[in-house]
Amino acid sequence: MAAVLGGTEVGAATYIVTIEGMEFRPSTLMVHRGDRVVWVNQDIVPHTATSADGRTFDSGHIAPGASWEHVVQGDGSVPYVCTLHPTMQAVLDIRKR
Ligand SMILES: [Cu+2]
Repeated sequence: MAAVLGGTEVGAATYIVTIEGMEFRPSTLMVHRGDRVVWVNQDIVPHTATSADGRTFDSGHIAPGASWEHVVQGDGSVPYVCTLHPTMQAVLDIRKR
Protein backbone atom coordinates (compact mmCIF):
# COMPACT_ATOMS: atom_id res chain seq x y z
CA MET A 1 0.00 0.00 0.00
CA ALA A 2 1.42 3.36 -1.01
CA ALA A 3 1.49 6.25 1.39
CA VAL A 4 0.24 9.60 0.17
CA LEU A 5 2.15 12.40 1.84
CA GLY A 6 0.64 15.40 0.09
CA GLY A 7 1.94 17.47 -2.77
CA THR A 8 4.11 20.41 -3.66
CA GLU A 9 2.03 21.54 -6.61
CA VAL A 10 -1.71 21.65 -7.08
CA GLY A 11 -3.01 18.13 -7.39
CA ALA A 12 0.40 16.50 -7.21
CA ALA A 13 0.98 13.76 -4.67
CA THR A 14 4.01 12.01 -3.23
CA TYR A 15 4.15 8.23 -3.09
CA ILE A 16 6.56 5.93 -1.33
CA VAL A 17 7.86 2.70 -2.86
CA THR A 18 9.63 0.63 -0.23
CA ILE A 19 12.44 -1.63 -1.36
CA GLU A 20 12.55 -4.47 1.09
CA GLY A 21 13.31 -8.16 0.90
CA MET A 22 14.56 -7.74 -2.68
CA GLU A 23 11.14 -6.47 -3.78
CA PHE A 24 9.57 -3.19 -4.74
CA ARG A 25 6.46 -2.61 -2.64
CA PRO A 26 3.95 -1.99 -4.06
CA SER A 27 4.98 -3.79 -7.25
CA THR A 28 2.43 -1.81 -9.28
CA LEU A 29 1.81 1.83 -8.44
CA MET A 30 -0.74 4.03 -10.17
CA VAL A 31 0.34 7.67 -10.32
CA HIS A 32 -0.44 10.77 -12.30
CA ARG A 33 2.02 12.70 -14.39
CA GLY A 34 3.75 15.25 -12.15
CA ASP A 35 3.45 13.16 -8.99
CA ARG A 36 6.57 12.48 -6.97
CA VAL A 37 7.69 8.93 -6.22
CA VAL A 38 10.25 8.25 -3.50
CA TRP A 39 11.98 4.90 -3.46
CA VAL A 40 13.23 4.02 0.03
CA ASN A 41 15.81 1.26 0.30
CA GLN A 42 15.27 -0.65 3.52
CA ASP A 43 17.51 -3.55 2.50
CA ILE A 44 21.15 -3.99 3.51
CA VAL A 45 22.37 -3.99 -0.09
CA PRO A 46 22.17 -1.26 -2.75
CA HIS A 47 19.42 -1.27 -5.34
CA THR A 48 18.35 0.83 -8.32
CA ALA A 49 15.01 1.88 -9.75
CA THR A 50 15.61 1.98 -13.49
CA SER A 51 13.01 2.09 -16.23
CA ALA A 52 13.22 -0.98 -18.43
CA ASP A 53 13.95 1.22 -21.44
CA GLY A 54 16.96 2.63 -19.55
CA ARG A 55 16.00 6.21 -20.45
CA THR A 56 12.80 7.30 -18.73
CA PHE A 57 14.40 7.28 -15.29
CA ASP A 58 17.41 5.78 -13.55
CA SER A 59 18.13 6.23 -9.88
CA GLY A 60 21.68 4.96 -9.98
CA HIS A 61 22.67 3.02 -6.87
CA ILE A 62 20.44 3.70 -3.87
CA ALA A 63 22.51 2.86 -0.81
CA PRO A 64 21.06 0.89 2.10
CA GLY A 65 18.96 3.25 4.16
CA ALA A 66 18.94 5.90 1.43
CA SER A 67 16.17 7.06 -0.88
CA TRP A 68 15.74 8.54 -4.33
CA GLU A 69 12.91 10.67 -5.61
CA HIS A 70 11.64 11.34 -9.08
CA VAL A 71 8.83 13.42 -10.55
CA VAL A 72 6.95 11.16 -12.92
CA GLN A 73 6.71 12.07 -16.58
CA GLY A 74 5.41 10.07 -19.50
CA ASP A 75 2.25 8.09 -19.91
CA GLY A 76 1.08 4.54 -19.68
CA SER A 77 2.62 1.47 -18.15
CA VAL A 78 6.33 1.95 -17.42
CA PRO A 79 8.06 -1.21 -16.23
CA TYR A 80 11.18 -0.77 -14.16
CA VAL A 81 13.81 -3.00 -12.63
CA CYS A 82 16.76 -3.04 -10.29
CA THR A 83 19.77 -3.26 -12.59
CA LEU A 84 21.76 -4.99 -9.84
CA HIS A 85 19.11 -7.68 -9.32
CA PRO A 86 17.17 -8.10 -12.58
CA THR A 87 14.58 -10.36 -10.97
CA MET A 88 13.34 -7.27 -9.12
CA GLN A 89 10.63 -5.91 -11.40
CA ALA A 90 7.80 -3.46 -10.89
CA VAL A 91 5.55 -1.08 -12.82
CA LEU A 92 4.57 2.57 -12.67
CA ASP A 93 1.13 2.98 -14.22
CA ILE A 94 1.16 6.64 -15.25
CA ARG A 95 -2.12 8.41 -15.94
CA LYS A 96 -2.73 11.80 -17.43
CA ARG A 97 -3.86 14.34 -14.88
CU1 LIG B 1 18.48 -4.59 -6.31
